[in-house]
Amino acid sequence: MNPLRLLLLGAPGSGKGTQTSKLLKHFDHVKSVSSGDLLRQQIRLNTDLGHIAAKYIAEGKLLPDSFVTGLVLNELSSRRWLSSKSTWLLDGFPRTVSQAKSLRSELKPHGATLNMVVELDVPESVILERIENRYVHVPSGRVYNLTYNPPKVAGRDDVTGEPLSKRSDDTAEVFGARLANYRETLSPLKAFYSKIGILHKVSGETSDIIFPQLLELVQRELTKN
Ligand code: G5P
Ligand code: MG
Repeated sequence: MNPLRLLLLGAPGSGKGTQTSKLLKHFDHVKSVSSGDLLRQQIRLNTDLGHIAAKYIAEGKLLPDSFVTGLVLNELSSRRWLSSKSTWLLDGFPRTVSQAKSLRSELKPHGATLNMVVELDVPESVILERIENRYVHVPSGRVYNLTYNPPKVAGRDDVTGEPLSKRSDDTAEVFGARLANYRETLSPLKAFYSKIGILHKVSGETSDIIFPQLLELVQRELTKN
């Protein structure tokens, strides 16, 4: 199989985390990192970066590039993922052209690049209800939805039994700000990856409609000559 280095792009609540879990279940050898999960872990650990992140996240604003870039690139490096043979997927990073350029520069000396970017195109009209019903298990990043994929025991993570929580940014008000930021940064980021020739788009109102399309793209990349 070919290495796969994939970025999932999509509006808040479009299902990046959900599609990541589905892909990880399908392919044993694929691993993932979510910039949002890394930041929420920093908040939970009460670090200096966590204090900064909490403020930006609660307001629905993107953190300055340098903070997130440093955090994610360190994570990739400590997992020994900066290699041309590595296979992984990223959720939520890069989110700006500056972050995309930093990732590219970091990978280049290792003979590695991102080889696929997939935009999850979900109508905004279906998203708000999803995130108002979302509960998360912060240590693992697992996400639940009270109607789509409820936990087996109310308020508890399926795997650890630990309590679930609401994200501070999952309110109608903050969601508006997150969506506006997404719209603003999406076009230049898409233009950047379109120029390199690795941008794809999958569309649908539900994650179950999107997943088979995503799976087909990923399978094609993993097995191409
Ligand atoms: P995050 O953590 O990257 P967002 O805003 O990009 O957050 P989010 O909200 O995590 O994205 P998602 O992962 O795309 O959304 O969606 P999801 O969790 O899988 O699905 C949403 C809900 O819908 C879940 O409850 C799920 O169960 C349910 N669901 C899924 N599919 C369906 C379906 O078909 N039907 C139904 N009914 N429900 C469904 O970033 C957070 C913040 O961190 C900072 C920023 O402040 C950002 O706002 N940050 C960064 N800042 C700068 N640069 C970066 N690179 C940053 N990364 C994070
Ligand atoms: Mg997410």
